[in-house]
Amino acid sequence: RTHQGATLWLTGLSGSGKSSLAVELERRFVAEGRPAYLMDGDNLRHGLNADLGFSDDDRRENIRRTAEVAALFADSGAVAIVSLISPFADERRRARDIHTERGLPFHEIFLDTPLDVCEDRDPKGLYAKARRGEISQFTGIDSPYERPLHADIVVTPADGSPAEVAEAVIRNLGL
Ligand code: GGZ
Repeated sequence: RTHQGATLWLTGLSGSGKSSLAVELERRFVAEGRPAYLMDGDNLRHGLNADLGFSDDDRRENIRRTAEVAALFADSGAVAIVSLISPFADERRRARDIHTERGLPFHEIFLDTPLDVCEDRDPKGLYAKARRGEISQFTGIDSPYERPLHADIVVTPADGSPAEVAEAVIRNLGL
């Protein structure tokens, strides 16, 4: 059985749960024998996007490149799972356009976790560093996050575990 490729684009603050959901989604597709590939901002920044920092312009380029690569994976028939803060509405729109212009399905999933919850989790201590002024241009602290107004799916912490949310996402999108 062959499948059509697609991109699942996860956006949200640092600590919002993107990576946990992305890992769970990838695991489910692969378990079904479906090609899936996870592109995580934190990982891409070690290779493809190693030349980029966290200025607005660098984030735009980070989003643009990642969208292009995701479209290549989707065009190959794989499910590209992107986990990127992607704070700018214009660039998220461009990421979608890159796909739709090529007839590739694109689904935006907004991890709508409140800033105070992300900050309480703070798994890497980055919010604490940002509050102390040791990191600048940190999303949600001194760099903007434009909330998606037209996400295909909105996930909140009340929706359950990453495994439960992954199952619901796959069902809702008919994937
Ligand atoms: C936001 C930062 C920053 C700043 C380092 N702002 O939660 P993490 O740690 O593991 O993932 C975050 C990652 C964000 O990279 P993205 O490529 O997803 O961002 S964007 O889409 O805005 O380009 C965080 C870490 O990098 N990190 N410094 N200043 N996140």
